[in-house]
Amino acid sequence: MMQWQIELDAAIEAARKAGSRLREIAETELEVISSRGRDIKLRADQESEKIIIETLGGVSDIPVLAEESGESEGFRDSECGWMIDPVDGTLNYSRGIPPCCVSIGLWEKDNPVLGVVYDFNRDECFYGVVGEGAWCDGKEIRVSGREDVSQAIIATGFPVNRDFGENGLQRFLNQAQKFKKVRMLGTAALSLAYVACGRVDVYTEEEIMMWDVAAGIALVLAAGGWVDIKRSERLVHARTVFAAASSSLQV
Ligand code: LIP
Repeated sequence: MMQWQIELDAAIEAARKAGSRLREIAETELEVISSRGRDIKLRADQESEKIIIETLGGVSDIPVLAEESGESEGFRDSECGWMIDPVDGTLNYSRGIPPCCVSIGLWEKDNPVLGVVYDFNRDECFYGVVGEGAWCDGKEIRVSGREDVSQAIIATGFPVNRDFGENGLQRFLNQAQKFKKVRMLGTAALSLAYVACGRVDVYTEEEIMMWDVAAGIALVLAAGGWVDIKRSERLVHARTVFAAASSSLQV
């Protein structure tokens, strides 16, 4: 049996259960709990998170960091931690824009271990274990292997915690101009899954929250990609992430 198989199976089960409930909820009226700044919270985020935490709790006592409920007891002192985004791409989900997903990662301190990203609208499940491999619905996936920036697609986003100040936008423009195409899917987790399977070549975002990217980073590494992660000076659970098919795409 592959290392981390039990945890991987539990994460896939949790993501699928939550995703199927999210598909049901999308058919009815979506309840907005709060809409502050650039962020939006739905009742569905909370419901999905509860399903995930209960399912994972059935097979492991690993503490969690989750978007809605924050850190569970013992998270900071634990070797391992689940990182959960019950709906990544909440705004897309709330407006019926298809790209959105459930994202569940497992990390050992600062090292990604495994990731599951479930696109419940397409019923497409990406999963992988670092050092073991990555798959989409049973089929092995690899990063594109592209090395020429002028031929590469970069996916990015503007995180909820950042302003849209000129410095940040200028940095983005300087980077974007070097690539063939730019995509903003509205979900960091799915963007990273797309790097892992070669649909896009790079994902980058400044000060993105860990629950948005933990699973996707694990997927990119498991699929043979390259990742650079920098801690945020302002936010304990935020990181600046550059994940790519190859280190030569770093600009
Ligand atoms: C979203 C990210 C997206 C980012 C948004 C937001 P949420 O996550 O995945 O890439 O640009 O600001 O953080 O809030 O939908 O889970």
